[in-house]
Amino acid sequence: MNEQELMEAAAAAIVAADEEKAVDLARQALELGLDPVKVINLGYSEGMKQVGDLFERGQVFLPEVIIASEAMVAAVDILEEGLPEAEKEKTAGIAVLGTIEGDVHDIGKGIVATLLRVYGFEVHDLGRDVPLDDFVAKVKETGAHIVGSSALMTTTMVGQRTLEQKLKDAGLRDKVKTMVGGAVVTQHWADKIGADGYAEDAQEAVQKAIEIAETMRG
Ligand code: HCB
Repeated sequence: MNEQELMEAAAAAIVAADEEKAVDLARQALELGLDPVKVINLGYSEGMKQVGDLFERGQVFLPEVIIASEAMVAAVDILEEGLPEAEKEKTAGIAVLGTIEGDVHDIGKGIVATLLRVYGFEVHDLGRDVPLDDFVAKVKETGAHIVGSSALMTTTMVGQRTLEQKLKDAGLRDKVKTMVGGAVVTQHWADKIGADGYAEDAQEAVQKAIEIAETMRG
């Protein structure tokens, strides 16, 4: 099986909510020496997008989405074993991450957290359904350079705008840079709310975070 075929099979395994197949393909990807990040982004995540489209059209239902997301988590767990060791000397910067309150989607945010650690960031992952004040408190406590919020629903992305305001109210907005992401979030939204960065996927999130941390160090 070549790289392209494996990507397509990985996406199909997620659409079929077939955890065994998804895990088996993740192992094969590592054996073939493929880039785990590429396989996550172009294989499994592509499958999750298709599941979302089918769900929107009423062609699959929530229990199937739950099983598909469990398959994705299991495959990503395997692929993460193929990433380089997280840097012990965490010198790249400090990042606070979380999924906005009211939103339980956390697969993508978890991948961003893992990759940031691999690239040497000290990551404080607050989890999902995180109250906005908890983001602010963690930024204050850690002196974070970046706060990355994730929102997967139109109802929760508005929380990212409120977070901008809360950081201003706490006098922290000029000390921390904000990055937004999640399926419904766009560059346009980031510009509109005054966020410093937007990332479409975890690889881009790492690039943006590195750029941001560099500008903050001067
Ligand atoms: Co969920 N869900 N869901 N869901 N769900 C979505 C998000 C919809 C778009 C599906 C649809 O209708 N097309 C939709 C939201 C519609 C909208 O608001 N426009 C939706 C809905 C409606 C719901 C419920 C309300 C359904 C219900 O109960 N009736 C409910 C939400 C309950 C709640 O949160 N209060 C719900 C529940 C679920 C689960 C639990 C079954 C499951 C989540 C499991 C989990 O996360 N632990 C789930 C899933 C899996 C999805 C879809 C199918 C996939 C999401 C996903 O994991 N994608 C999603 C459809 C879609 O996204 N197209 C659907 C894969 C990851 C890797 O991509 O985009 O999350 P990602 O992350 C990327 C990227 O965005 C970026 O990097 C990541 C890695 O590459 N990134 C960041 C992410 N965060 C970042 C932060 C940064 O700072 C920077 C970059």
